[in-house]
Amino acid sequence: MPALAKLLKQKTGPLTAELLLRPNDFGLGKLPRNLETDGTASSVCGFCSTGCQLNLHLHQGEAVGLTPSTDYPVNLGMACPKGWEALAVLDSPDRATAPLLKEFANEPAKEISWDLAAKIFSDKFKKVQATYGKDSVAFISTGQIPTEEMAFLGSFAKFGMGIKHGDGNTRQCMATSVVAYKQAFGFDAPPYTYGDFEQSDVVILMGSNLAIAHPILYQRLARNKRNPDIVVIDPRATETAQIATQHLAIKSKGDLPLLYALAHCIIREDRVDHDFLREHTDGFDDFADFVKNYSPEATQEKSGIAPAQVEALAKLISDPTKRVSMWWTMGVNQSHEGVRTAQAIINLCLMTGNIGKPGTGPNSITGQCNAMGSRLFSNTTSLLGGHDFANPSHREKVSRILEIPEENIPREPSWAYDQIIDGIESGKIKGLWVIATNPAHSWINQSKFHKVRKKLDFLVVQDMYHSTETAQTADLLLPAASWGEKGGTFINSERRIGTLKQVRHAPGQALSDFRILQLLANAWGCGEMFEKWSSPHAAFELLQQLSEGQPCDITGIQGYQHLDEQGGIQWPLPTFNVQRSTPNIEASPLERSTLDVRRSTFKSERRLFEDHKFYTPNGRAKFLFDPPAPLPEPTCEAYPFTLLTGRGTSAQWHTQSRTNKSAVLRKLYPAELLLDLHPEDADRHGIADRDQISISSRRGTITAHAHLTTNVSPGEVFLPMHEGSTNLLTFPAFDPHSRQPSYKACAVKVLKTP
Ligand SMILES: Nc1nc2c(c(=O)[nH]1)N[C@H]1C(S)=C(S)[C@@H](COP(=O)(O)OP(=O)(O)OC[C@H]3O[C@@H](n4cnc5c(=O)[nH]c(N)nc54)[C@H](O)[C@@H]3O)O[C@H]1N2
Ligand SMILES: Nc1nc2c(c(=O)[nH]1)N[C@H]1C(S)=C(S)[C@@H](COP(=O)(O)OP(=O)(O)OC[C@H]3O[C@@H](n4cnc5c(=O)[nH]c(N)nc54)[C@H](O)[C@@H]3O)O[C@H]1N2
Ligand code: SF4
Ligand SMILES: [Mo]
Repeated sequence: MPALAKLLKQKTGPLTAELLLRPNDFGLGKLPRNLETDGTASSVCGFCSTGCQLNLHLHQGEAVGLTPSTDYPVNLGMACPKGWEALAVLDSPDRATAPLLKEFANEPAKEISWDLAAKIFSDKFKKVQATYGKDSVAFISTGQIPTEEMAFLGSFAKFGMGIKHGDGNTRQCMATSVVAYKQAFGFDAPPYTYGDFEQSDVVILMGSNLAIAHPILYQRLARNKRNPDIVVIDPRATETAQIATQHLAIKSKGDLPLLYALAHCIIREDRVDHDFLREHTDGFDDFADFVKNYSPEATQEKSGIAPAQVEALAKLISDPTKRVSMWWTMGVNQSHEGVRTAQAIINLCLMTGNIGKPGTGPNSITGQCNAMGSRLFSNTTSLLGGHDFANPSHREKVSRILEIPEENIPREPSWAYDQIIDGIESGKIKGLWVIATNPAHSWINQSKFHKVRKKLDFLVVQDMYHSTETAQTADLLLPAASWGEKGGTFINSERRIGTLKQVRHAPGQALSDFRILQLLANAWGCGEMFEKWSSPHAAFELLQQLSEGQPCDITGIQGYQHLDEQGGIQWPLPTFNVQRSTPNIEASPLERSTLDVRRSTFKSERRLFEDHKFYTPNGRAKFLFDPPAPLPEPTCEAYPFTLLTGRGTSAQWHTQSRTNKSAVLRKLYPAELLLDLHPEDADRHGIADRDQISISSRRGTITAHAHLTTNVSPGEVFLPMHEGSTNLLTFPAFDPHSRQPSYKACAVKVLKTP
């Protein structure tokens, strides 16, 4: 018996028989018995954070088609093109089907066995650690694998391998919201439920192109029967602006001045909710003093919004008869001052008492299918379950539940993504493990990534395809099973936990990330430390225990089946009738804010802060603010345009590793790279529609075709992020609090190519 099979036999208990039966996935995520033949299985979609549920139609145990679930409270029978094509992207010659080792730079990678791959992983990284110190190996993970895998990854890397530095692609995406909520509310807690889209009278969408990025949420908004005012605040007249009653074409990064001007007007007219402020918040008086200087007139130059429009919007937001919700995504988060901008949105909701009630809230919409799982359980910035690495009682709790030595838990959080990249540049990091993300395409100021890659002694990439930009530069590629080929749970934007199922066999020797982690832990010599992680469901139970007493307490969930029966379950769902092992949580804000769960029967949609108790030590929300900072790279004579970047179409996903595998999706987006350019600017530069052009920043030059449109303002241009070259141009500026990259504003010039 090969060593691998022997190891699996020893380590996986009851799964062993199935392991041997199913050599291609070693039995993990084996189909439930009743699905072995024909029937349907439900699974939350593996693309965006909306978290639609899909029904997979099975023939002889393999999914052959799908339709959106009609009774799931998220999508109500709808799906976007990516969801419809979710199965198609699994079948591709680009799938990684065996571990690949590249020993010599000028030779092609060769297939090796899993046993050898796991041994090489362990030997090489241990050698790096022995030579340069334990912290010289780092990992970069993702918001796109199930929570169980994510938590296992973070636990193995930090507690098993002794790695201190590991971050995720969620840094590119959600770090700003995390920090904004944590500082203001005491915990990273998006308060809303999707029903709020339908229950608002005023919906403000700031830096969010819902129609493209979250099409089903756009549909939910379109179902709002309250005849809502919909205000889209975006430099571009986006697809989403079509549903707007008002589009404010804000200047790039003019959001913070605009939000302060709105607060200024509301305070000046004394339209604030005094009772709410007195009883539930701290810091309002200082904030009121601060915004005195930010009149609509004083901020107009930076925001580009006329004072009369600001005054009118301030009136709308502070109308006490209206339910107002404010939603934001990457136009806010990806900014050199994203955290304070998100908090300026939170401040407006607090001032007007628009929180904890139907149709209200400062609501950050998350991006990837499991970004929310990563926010709670990736073990990167916070210790598993929203705990603190620096807090001894938190470390004690985690060590007790996972039965790992407390000294294996680092006492401080990881370096952020950009610090890891800088660490490679300075020679402090020599080994890197990249899981389910494609930084060679998606990281800001891309040429730096390619430059520092050369300084690594060993790069391991764990991906479902061998063809991604990052996989192609790997020394060792570990082939992963993808969505549809494994089980577990995702957490969506409204905190709803839903299940995914294995409905396909992974190709070749590809293994679920969960199984890969078991192999690697065994090869590393710490397999016993992770014996409790015997299956995704066993891992889920560990996560439940870790969540106990936290705002995200999910101890009340009774297994995957419970999640399926309820149409997913939003956190928190604590068990109040069970004797707790964690002391001192009797009167926690969580307990008070979720009384409804205890008293009433289960509600399928729940929002946070209904009793206005926040997770800060004194239960009050905080006003936080700073003066707006100067633009990191303003335009100038040589580089006169501001480059905006973002999602191009609803058929394209990020670095396109998945979506370009579907013939249907490929027909739904432009075949060539298009730069959106205002006709007046085009005229000035002698550029006609579809002309070939070059776009240059101080960091590089790329080519594209011009797309003349008045959807962008003069002086601003737009490129989709899906093209591999876009990030050659972007400027590496970061929010100082969240260290999230500011992908959406750098200075470029545009020329017609001869
Ligand atoms: N089809 C599709 N859907 C996706 C994804 C995908 O790749 N494809 N990715 C998912 C992920 S991970 C994420 S994070 C979300 C992102 O979802 P969104 O954030 O909605 O998408 P983006 O296009 O990145 O950015 C939104 C808008 O911000 C605007 N913007 C740029 N600069 C500014 C500014 O300074 N101020 C304001 N107010 N707006 C600005 C842009 O013009 C853009 O329209 O989408 C998710 N959904
Ligand atoms: N210019 C610009 N750049 C941006 C942005 C922008 O707006 N503008 N947006 C940023 C944002 S918000 C985000 S979220 C990032 C996204 O950037 P990335 O995370 O780099 O993009 P993806 O293409 O989603 O990469 C996911 C990878 O995981 C692989 N994969 C999928 N499923 C699995 C699995 O189950 N297991 C394993 N092991 N691998 C799997 C896929 O093949 C793919 O290679 O891009 C950021 N970059
Ligand atoms: S909206 Fe998002 S979750 Fe729903 S089908 Fe489309 S990609 Fe999947
Ligand atoms: Mo994202």
